[in-house]
Amino acid sequence: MADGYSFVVVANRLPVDRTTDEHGEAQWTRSPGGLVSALEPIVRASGGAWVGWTGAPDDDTGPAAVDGIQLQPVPLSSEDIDRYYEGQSNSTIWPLFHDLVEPPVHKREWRQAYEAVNRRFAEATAAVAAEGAAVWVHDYQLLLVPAMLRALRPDLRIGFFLHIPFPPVELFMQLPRRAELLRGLLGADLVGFQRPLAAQNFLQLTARILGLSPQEDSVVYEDRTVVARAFPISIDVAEIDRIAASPGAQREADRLRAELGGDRRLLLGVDRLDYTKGIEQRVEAFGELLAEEAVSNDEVVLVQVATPSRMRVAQYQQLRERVEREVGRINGEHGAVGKVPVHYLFQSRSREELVALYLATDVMLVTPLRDGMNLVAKEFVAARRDELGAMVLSEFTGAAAELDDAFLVNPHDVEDLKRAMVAALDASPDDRTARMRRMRAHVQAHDVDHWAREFLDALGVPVHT
Ligand code: GDG
Repeated sequence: MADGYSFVVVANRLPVDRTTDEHGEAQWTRSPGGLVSALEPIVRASGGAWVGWTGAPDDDTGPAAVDGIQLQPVPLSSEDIDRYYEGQSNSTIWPLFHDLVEPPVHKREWRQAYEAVNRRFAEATAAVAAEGAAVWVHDYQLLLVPAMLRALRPDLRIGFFLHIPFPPVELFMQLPRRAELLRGLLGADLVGFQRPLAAQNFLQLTARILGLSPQEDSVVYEDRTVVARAFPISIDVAEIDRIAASPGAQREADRLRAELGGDRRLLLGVDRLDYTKGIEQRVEAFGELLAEEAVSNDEVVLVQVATPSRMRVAQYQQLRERVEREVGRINGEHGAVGKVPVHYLFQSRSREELVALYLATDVMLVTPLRDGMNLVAKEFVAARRDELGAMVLSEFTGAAAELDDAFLVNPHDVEDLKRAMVAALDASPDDRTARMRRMRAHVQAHDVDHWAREFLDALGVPVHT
C-alpha cells in the first residue's frame, strides 16, 4: 500500500461483520445491504479501501483485505459508543434531522466525543488515501469528517452523502455548534442528499449561518465551489428479483399465506423498531379499523416485523413497550383462539424470508413519520414480479417522490391511515396492477448501481467495474 488507495469509502460501519470460527479465529462475513452491494464492486475494481468501525467495542483488529477490499478499522471504546454513536449521533442528530419526532438531547460531552471520533475517522482516511484520491464519506455520524479530511489532505476529491433527511432551516438552527457542522460538510466538493429540498435547506443555511451566497445548486466557500444536489438512493433490484424468482421464496410465500389463514388478506410492515417509522400509528389505525368493524379478524391479518435496533437508547426501549402493549391490547380484544389479528415479530429475519413475506402480501404498509428514502418500499415493488400487491406509502418518505402510484398517506393522521388502508384493500385488481407496473418500471430503471454512478460521475470520479 506504499502509495495508498485511489478510492476510499468512509462510513460508520465497515461492510463486514466479524465473527469467530470454531477454532477461535476471527472471520469476516460481508454484511447484507444495498449500500454494500452497490459500492463493493466499485471499491474492488478500483483497488479501494473502506474505513469504518467493526461494530464491536474496544476491538483492536488491524487492517485486513476481504474479497478484494482493504478494510481499515477505526476502533471505538465503550465510552465512544455511548457518547459519539448512541449519544450525539442517535439521540441528538437523528431525532433533530427527523423533524423532532422525539425530542433531541443535547450534551457537551457527546459533542466532544463526536468531534474526537470524527477526527479519528479523518486521520485514518488521510493515512490510506493516495495522492489525489477520491473519498466518499457517508451519513450523519460523520458530518465533520469532510472538513477535517480536507485540512489534512487538500489534494483529495471529497464527496459526502447524507442517508437521512436534512432538516428545515429553523430546526437546524437549534443545534449547538451548528456553524461547525455546516463547515464540516462544506469540506466536501459534492454534498449529496436524498431529496432536492434537503439540498436547498443546506444551501440556505450557508447563507443564514455563514453569510455565503449560494447559487442554484452550489456555493463558493473558501475559494472552492461546493455542489449540493439530490441523489435518491435505491436498492439492488437484480438481487431482490433473483430471490423473488426462486422456487424457495414462492414456496415460503405459499406456506405463510396458508399458516396465516388462506382466505385472510395480509397487510405487512417491515421496519427497524424506530420511532421515525410510524409503527405505533400504523398499529393503532389497524386496531381502530377492527374496532369499527370496517375489517374483521376473519378477513385480514397484519404482520409487523420490527427488527431490534439501538436497544440501549431509552427512547427505543420505551417505543418497544408502547408498541407491544398496543399489539397485546388489539389481539386481546379482537383475536380468537388460534387466530390473532396482529403477528408482531421483534426479530431480525433473513433477506429470503423478507422477500417471501413481500410476495405473500396484499397491502404493504410503509408509513414513517419521516424517512430519508425508505428502501423497504422499493424492495416490495422489486419483489412483485406478479405485478400484484398494493402499497400504502407515507408522504414523508423520500420514496414517495418517486413512487406516487402508491396509496399516499399522512401518517400523523390516523383517519387518513385508515382511509388509505381501506382504499388499498378495496382497489380493483386492474387498478393495483396498473399502479404496480408503473412503480416497477421506475425502480427497475433506477437501481442502486445507477445511484452510485450518478454520484461518482458528479464528483468527477471515473467508475470502472
Ligand atoms: C437509512 C435511512 C434510507 C429491515 N429489517 C430487516 C432487514 N431490513 C432491511 C430492509 C432494508 C433496510 O434494512 C432498511 O432500510 P430503510 O431504508 O427502510 O431504513 P433505515 O435503516 O432507517 O435506513 C433511510 C437508508 O438509510 C438508505 O439510504 O433509505 O431513509 O433512514 O433494506 O430490507 N433486513 C434483514 N432482516 C431484517 O429483519 N435481512
